Amino acid sequence: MMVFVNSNNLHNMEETAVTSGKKISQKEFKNTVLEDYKLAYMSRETSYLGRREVLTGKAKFGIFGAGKELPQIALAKQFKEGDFRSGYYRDQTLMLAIGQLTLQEFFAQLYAHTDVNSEPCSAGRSMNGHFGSRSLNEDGTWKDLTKIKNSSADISPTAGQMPRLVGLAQASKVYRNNKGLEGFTNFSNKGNEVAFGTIGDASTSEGPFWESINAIGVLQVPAVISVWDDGHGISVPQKYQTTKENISEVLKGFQRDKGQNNGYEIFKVKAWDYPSLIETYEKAVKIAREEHCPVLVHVVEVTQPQGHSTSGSHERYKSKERLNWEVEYCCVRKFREFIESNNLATTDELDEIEKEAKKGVREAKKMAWESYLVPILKERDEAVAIIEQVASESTNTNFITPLLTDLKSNTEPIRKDIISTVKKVMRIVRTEQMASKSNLLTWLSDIQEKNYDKYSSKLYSEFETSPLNVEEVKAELTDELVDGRVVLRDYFDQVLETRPEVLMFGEDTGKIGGVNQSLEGLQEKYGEGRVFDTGIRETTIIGQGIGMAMRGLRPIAEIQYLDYLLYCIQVLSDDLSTLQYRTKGGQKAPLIVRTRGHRLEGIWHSGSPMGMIVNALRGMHVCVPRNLTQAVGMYNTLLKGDDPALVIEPLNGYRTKEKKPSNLGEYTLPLGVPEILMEGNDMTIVTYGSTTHIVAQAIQQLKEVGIIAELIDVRTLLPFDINHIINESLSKTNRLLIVDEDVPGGASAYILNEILTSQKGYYHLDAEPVTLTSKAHRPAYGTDGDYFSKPSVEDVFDAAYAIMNEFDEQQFPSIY
Ligand SMILES: Cc1ncc(C[n+]2csc(CCOP(=O)(O)OP(=O)(O)O)c2C)c(N)n1
Repeated sequence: MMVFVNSNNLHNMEETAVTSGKKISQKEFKNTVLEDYKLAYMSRETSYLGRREVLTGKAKFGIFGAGKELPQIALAKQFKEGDFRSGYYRDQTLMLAIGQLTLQEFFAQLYAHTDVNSEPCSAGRSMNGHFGSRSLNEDGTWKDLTKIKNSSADISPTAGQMPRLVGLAQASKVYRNNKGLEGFTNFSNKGNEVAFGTIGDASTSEGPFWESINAIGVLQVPAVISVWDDGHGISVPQKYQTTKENISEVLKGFQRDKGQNNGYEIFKVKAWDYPSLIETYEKAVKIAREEHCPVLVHVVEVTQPQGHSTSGSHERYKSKERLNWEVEYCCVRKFREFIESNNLATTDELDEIEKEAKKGVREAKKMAWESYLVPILKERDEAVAIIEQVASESTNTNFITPLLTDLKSNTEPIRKDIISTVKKVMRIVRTEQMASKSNLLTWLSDIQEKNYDKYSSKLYSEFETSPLNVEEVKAELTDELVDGRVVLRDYFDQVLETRPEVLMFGEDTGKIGGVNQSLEGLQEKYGEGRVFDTGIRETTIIGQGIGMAMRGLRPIAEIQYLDYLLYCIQVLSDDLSTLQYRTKGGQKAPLIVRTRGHRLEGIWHSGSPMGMIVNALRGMHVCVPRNLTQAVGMYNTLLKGDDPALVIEPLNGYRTKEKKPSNLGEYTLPLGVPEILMEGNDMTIVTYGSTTHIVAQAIQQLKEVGIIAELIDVRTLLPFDINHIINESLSKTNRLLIVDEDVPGGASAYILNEILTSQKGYYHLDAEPVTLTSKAHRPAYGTDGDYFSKPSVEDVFDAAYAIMNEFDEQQFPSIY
């Protein structure tokens, strides 16, 4: 790498510029500078052309990295194989410079090209500027990440990249320090990897930024965080964003003290000052890589020459002075001035570079567009050919012809145009019988299947390693009765013993072994590197988990109570749940999140927001065990698979006696398979988690009045009853009661929808299906608060009895 010993004096560059400690010749130096210039210029040109593509209608939306080229080129020089980026939509130059993006791929994403080979970041699923490398082979196995300049897949919520950065950086520390991980050479070279975070200045106003900054500082992990400071967040200037209008100034308290390896090293550098940028990044990354000390690089005087995105123009909110300043301090322009003033190239040479660069970008754009359009035109032509046959055989030709003409004359169709025409034609010929019509139908169903793959596949793992492929192994129960927490503790002991990549962490998880003692003594046994405490910061606990899981570890992150999952629902929903989908199976983070809930006391310790959870976390599995023996089976299944999951342990189960299984480390519980706990013919009662026990008691009491109900514990809400066991039960009982502790219309509505519509349970029902839920408010405090807020044994009895009363008033007369 180049080092400028004195950035103000470049006369003796061949003497002062070194590569990896070696001197380089002036010629080599000059070549490097000119290559950098070409890349900067190309990237800028890409932004200009990209914007034009949106304005002419070829792409829907554009957001570009103009103004940030030079610092990203300097950063890229320090980016090594094995390192990770966690950045945002301005990083196109960085991605180009580290060789993880081509210009053609950039444009392919702008057009939403669905072919993963053409658009490897997201296969057309993310809007442009959302980058990512591919960590997985096609069969879902990991590539050798130490040979890749890795980029974790971007998300749009501002600062959403920060929590994940904590874990990406922490993984290096884990690989450096944890014995037992020496064999994980595909993921790390002794923990020497740096995690690079990038963020815009305005996004530092977000909570996740501050939480991540603090967590990274506490953990002392090798993150290098660059803030691209262009003074605005869309139109809102810094004075409304940042105290003192200066992020490095306000972060000064994080600066590590001399000689003390604690805190951050903080740099400030101008975005247009090439030599200083190179020198700064060289120093910054060396500190992070060698000392595992986090570094903040505040890059100031950044411009945004195109404004925020294609959705608006910056003339609306920037002053004339600012706009003029941005022209003068454009980093590409300043770079050219620097090259000329140091006689590194002549004006003609630079003009030639620019000409070449422009040509290269134009060609890449053209190739990307053609490659995007050709398969769609092929689909269009196939559809046209069959519709022409249909038109020639149909008695409705005059209705079909205009549709056909429109489709044929559309030179740049999208898939929607094709499918919508085909469907309209199908409607027109709905009463006719002809061979061409069935051809069209076959074509439509084939193409819909392909479109499913393009637009809807890989929400969950579709690899061999999916937890849904894990074979069931039954628990072998002994007669030894122990507290539920002991079942868990002894299980986790075995897991930690046998799998060095498993890490367990959360609030109070380490020293005291968890608030419910389910990890009692395990930190002592396995050390702080395996079982550890975190600060009270749910968002970054999940971020730690995501980042470490992306680097081959198997974290089990603990959120102390279900109620506090709300603090991290954003990162779970936006980042973790979408990861496989948004990369079309290019990245995965098989993080297991452990929490506990449903029943303690009061408004913030007894919630059961399951409807919110199942709706926010599509892309994760959601397990709701009724006891801890069941939970262990779920953990075993999940640890054999590669999907992320949430396991909500029943809070009242830790001190309840359970029969201890003898095969703790082996038995598995199939996901999406409910269990029939009590058999009956009069009605099916569906429930899960803690309410299973309440329902079981109510069923005993119902027996006394001659009602025999079937009790089904769904066990997992996502996936939900994949074999339609509940429907099978309804075919016998014809009556349905769903019981849960969520609010009305919460998870019970989800369950009802699954049974009635997905399983077609509707056809078996002889009575109105009933949901029994908690009240709309959160539970009041105390045992009575619980009794009057959540379904009680009496409530379940009454709801079940009312169903039977409606069926046969004589046998089951009204009680009240
Ligand atoms: C959580 C969230 N809020 C709002 C937005 C809309 N938004 C997108 S970018 C942006 C401004 C970001 O500014 P800055 O962090 O300075 O980055 P820049 O775009 O200037 O590089 C906003 C408000 C968003 N994407 N996510």
